[in-house]
Amino acid sequence: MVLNDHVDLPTFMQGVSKRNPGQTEFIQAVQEVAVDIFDFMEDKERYHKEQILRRIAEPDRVISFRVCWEDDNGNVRVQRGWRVQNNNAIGPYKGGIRFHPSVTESVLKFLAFEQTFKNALTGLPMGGAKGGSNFNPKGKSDHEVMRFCQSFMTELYRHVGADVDVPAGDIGVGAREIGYMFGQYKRITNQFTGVLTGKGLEYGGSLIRTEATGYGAVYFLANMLKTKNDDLVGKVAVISGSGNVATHAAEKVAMLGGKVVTMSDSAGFIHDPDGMTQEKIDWIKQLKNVRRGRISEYVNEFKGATYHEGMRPWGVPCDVALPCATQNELLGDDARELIKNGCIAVSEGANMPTNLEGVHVFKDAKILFAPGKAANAGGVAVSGLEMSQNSGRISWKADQLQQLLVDIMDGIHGSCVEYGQTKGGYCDYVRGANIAGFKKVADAMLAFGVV
Ligand code: NDP
Ligand code: 2IT
Repeated sequence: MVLNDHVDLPTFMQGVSKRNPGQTEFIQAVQEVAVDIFDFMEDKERYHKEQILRRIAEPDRVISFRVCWEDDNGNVRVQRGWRVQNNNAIGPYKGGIRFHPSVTESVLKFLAFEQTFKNALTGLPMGGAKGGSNFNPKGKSDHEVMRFCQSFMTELYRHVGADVDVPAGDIGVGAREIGYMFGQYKRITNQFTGVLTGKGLEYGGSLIRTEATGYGAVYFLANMLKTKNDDLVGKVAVISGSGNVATHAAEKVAMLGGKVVTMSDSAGFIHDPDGMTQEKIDWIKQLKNVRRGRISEYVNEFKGATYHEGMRPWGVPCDVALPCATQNELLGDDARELIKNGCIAVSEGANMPTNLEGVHVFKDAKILFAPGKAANAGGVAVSGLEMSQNSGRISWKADQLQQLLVDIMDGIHGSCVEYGQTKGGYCDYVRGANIAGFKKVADAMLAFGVV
């Protein structure tokens, strides 16, 4: 066998599948990147010889631990927690924590792998990581969530730190959970440091962080439309999810003159043909963050809207679509339906919401398609700015941060165009994001030698 020589893409992917049995999400994420990177590396011997992609696709470490907690009835409950530290070539490990029953090692490995490229695209010094647990916060009391978060951090604290690994929120982890985890970290270590981002404003959080992911995904969408001399004014937008990313994406679409007609959760979607005003979006934020209710309740509040149990919103005719819920929520047939109905642009607020077939459908139709690692990078970018503010013990003003977010999203768009522009004039944003993200991490790794 010839080692350190050019293996071809199928052989590379066979190896990935063999080393990660049953980890379908992780294999899917590597496949989506490897296609572009193999093409890019064709005439770049060093990346091959130094096995750079092989190394990025092997997490630096996967930490798994038991999380025990007591529910309100005194029952002992046992969950599994993980932190996947994928790569710290360009900065401390950085990435969110997800609490959801669907969390597995495969899901967290895919997210940590994607995060490595995403964080590189922001231009800030952050490596890639992701963590979480199969804990389901739905239906749990605040006290139960607190006890779980404290137990989770009691194990995690030894693996993280402001210059080591800085977690943040993701699905099921918002301001409440970050508060409980930060409190426990501080209590155990007796240190007040920027070990988490997405913190409350009272204790070191950054303005604009809550809004950043959704707003950023819409700025990216607007940037794509601008390349066609178009904008969001009067555009009908279909959005999935109704959490942090979805509600802020909806807010920004409305601010820029578009009309958002759907939102969803894991049980179904609502269709509001009149469009969502700021008042309606605020009501949803309150529903999700304070009352912790379901999106179906929207139709009791706002007449003219309908609820579609067990369905996703992709069949609703639209000009632009923003999948903002979870991975693999937009499949090949959904993509075909969107195109048939006239959709011209898709910006992924979620991570890998479109499956491989769906991505191909969008690319074949040559519509504007922004992958999550580029479009949703605004969240982690403002997390990076929160880290800077914490290190300097300062806090920047909202308009400064807002401008930085706009500039960073412009920069990511520019990088995607630089590496994604094809000869026929079509911009393949997936290819552009993969190559631009890879190049930065790969070149840092080359500098370090074989480590
Ligand atoms: P939230 O927990 O705030 O909201 C998640 C939303 O997605 C909820 O509406 C939830 O519905 C829905 N959802 C979750 N799981 C599923 C599922 N299996 N099927 C259908 N719907 C589901 O999370 P965020 O808004 O923070 O995250 C959404 C996406 O954005 C994720 O992919 C995340 O990785 C990504 N992301 C988040 C960032 C952030 O800063 N928060 C940054 C970059 C990306 P329900 O209430 O029924 O569970
Ligand atoms: O997927 C993501 O980029 C996030 N969940 C945000 C990560 C972060 O560190 O802010």
